[in-house]
Amino acid sequence: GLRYPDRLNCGRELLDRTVERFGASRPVFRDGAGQVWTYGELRTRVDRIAHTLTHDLGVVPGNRVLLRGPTTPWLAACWLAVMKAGAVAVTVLAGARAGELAVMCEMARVSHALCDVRAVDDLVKAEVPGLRVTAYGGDGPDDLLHLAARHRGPYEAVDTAADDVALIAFTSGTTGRPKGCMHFHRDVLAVADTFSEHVLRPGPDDLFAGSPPLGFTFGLGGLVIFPMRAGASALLLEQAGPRQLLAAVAEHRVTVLFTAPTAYRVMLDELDGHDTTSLRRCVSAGENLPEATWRAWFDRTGLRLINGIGATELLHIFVSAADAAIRPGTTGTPVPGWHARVVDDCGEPVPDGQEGLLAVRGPVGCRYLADPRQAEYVRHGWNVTGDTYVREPDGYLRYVARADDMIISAGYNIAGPQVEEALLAHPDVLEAAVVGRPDEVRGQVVVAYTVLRDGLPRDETTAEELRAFVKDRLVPYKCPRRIVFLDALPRTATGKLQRFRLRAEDTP
Ligand code: 3SK
Repeated sequence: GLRYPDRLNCGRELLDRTVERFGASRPVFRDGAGQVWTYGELRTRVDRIAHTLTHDLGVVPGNRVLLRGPTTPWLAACWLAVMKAGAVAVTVLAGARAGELAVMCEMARVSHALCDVRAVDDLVKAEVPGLRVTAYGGDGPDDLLHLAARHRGPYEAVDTAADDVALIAFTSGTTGRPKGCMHFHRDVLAVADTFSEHVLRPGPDDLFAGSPPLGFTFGLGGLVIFPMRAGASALLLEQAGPRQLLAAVAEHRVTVLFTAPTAYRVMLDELDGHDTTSLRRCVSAGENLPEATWRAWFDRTGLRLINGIGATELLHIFVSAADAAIRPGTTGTPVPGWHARVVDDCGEPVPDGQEGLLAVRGPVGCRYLADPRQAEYVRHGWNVTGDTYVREPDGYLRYVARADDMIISAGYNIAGPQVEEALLAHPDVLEAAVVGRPDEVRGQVVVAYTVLRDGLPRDETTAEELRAFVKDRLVPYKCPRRIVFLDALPRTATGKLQRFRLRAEDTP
């Protein structure tokens, strides 16, 4: 297993230790405008911000500090400064609105906030009692960077315990009230020393890029923790849609790419004319990766997409596979350091080949901020993720559906994602979401919501063609009764499909 000393500060490990190992002159971050920060420059800026936190803003170890802003090197520097100061970073998405911010600040007892000057209005509007907000990136005398510029000299990282809380990350929540997940200093290193170390195997010459924002642990890991643990660098883009990513890969010669399955589908349409030969690893997570997408990406680029399942509750990815071990259509096997099994509702393992709930155990655990849902997630020492899976006899894990996305129609169990896969194999379907809608006779009927490629008629003829296409691939009871055409599917700010909105027909 992984062993860390009892006293550990992940900010010191990721920054000061990496400078000691690889030198100060290597690049660590670059932004979309081509500005490059070296590790040495990052350390100077982080230390100045950490001095400001301690000496000007009165932050003491254990204080909760909200971080909010678009993905920039400055946001990453603030996160590292909070780590070094022994405070707790509360990460939220830049797009969170005043009401949501107020709830999260109250839940996490946030005392201070560091906020990109362009995102400060909503935070002020949240009117959090006692919250001290400091903006960065502006030109006023109270701006964080102005205060920081007055400080000189190294900042000695606070001597935190390995299991002091370093981070509170909020689940984006495909439904319901957000949950705050607490993670320790050692957890931050553990995700790099498991998934990144064993699956990505990065080296100092790698350049990481991706779409998930730093307020989502998928992005914090992929764009800050993993590259820094390896002495590598990351491209931090404020706008990281599929088209911007493709252009950035070509321009900066990105080697490790992180994004969601739908973005890979969109990029497939735009690949012509873009040089993607620098790519070495492409990670798909956040949602299930359809096998059709895996195959199309392989055919076009020769690259084997790395599928993975992760969770904010467990910080990052815990089931995946590398290189030749990748088996298309499966998520993979437990990442070294992690254990996984498929269990029934009582937590008992089900036989291989049978559907059940994915349960995992490893170096990072789920610790919700006071929330009764803790007992649902952690059962008998296993983290039960809420995904239905099948374990194949050789240990590969095959995704079926989110447990609450199973459709029961006329007594048949139907996994929405299987019908989505069948629709996505059609060349004119860009996105698909399949849900059960209430029906007096069958209990539920299968309804498909699709986004078509530009210019295709959204009429009954197209719907009929798609139904026939699905019937050629799946038993007829799985075929959607109704096909609805949308401009876009409803998604959370982190890009996860909100099937509950489709079930309620509360579509955009
Ligand atoms: O899918 C997720 O929710 C996730 C969360 C954290 C890290 C990575 C991933 C994919």
